[in-house]
Amino acid sequence: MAILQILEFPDPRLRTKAAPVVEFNDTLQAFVEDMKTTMYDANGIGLAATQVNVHQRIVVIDVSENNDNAQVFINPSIDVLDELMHEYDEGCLSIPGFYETVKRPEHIRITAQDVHGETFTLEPDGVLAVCIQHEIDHLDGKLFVDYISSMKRNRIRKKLEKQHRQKA
Ligand code: GNR
Ligand code: NI
Repeated sequence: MAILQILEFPDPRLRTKAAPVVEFNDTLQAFVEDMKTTMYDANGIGLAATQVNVHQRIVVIDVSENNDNAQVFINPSIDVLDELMHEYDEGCLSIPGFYETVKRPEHIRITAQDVHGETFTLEPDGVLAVCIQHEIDHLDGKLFVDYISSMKRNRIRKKLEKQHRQKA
């Protein structure tokens, strides 16, 4: 089990569109375990493979109280069930230290495959509905800062670039 390095905004690799998973093998299972380890180590509630520079459609999420219920979503997609929208203060492990309010559909149906390739559907509510949409955005090269004003986004970009220069 390994802790993988998480890319940070504005790293251009975060803009890569991930490809569907076609092979459900031991390599995939081992990578999913590394993603869980990485998510828990970083105290996140979700992680998309894009964030660790693997451009395949793989997501792990754990919204449980005790961090003991990781859910795996391979090739996830959503259907929006009605017009209701919900605002939530979002953070991102790839944009550490910044939080912004994002409005997304509240009622969705998730269709995804598990680590063995079995298809399942889920009608989540609350934070899982928010998180899966945030993670699918990552797989499409999109970040929560794309929903806010370019002025705010540029301010965040400059602060993170400065931090990255100071670390280097
Ligand atoms: O840990 C995370 N918290 C979070 C809070 C509100 C909305 C979305 C998230 S996901 C984030 C982890 C992450 O960056 N996943 O891509
Ligand atoms: Ni994120």
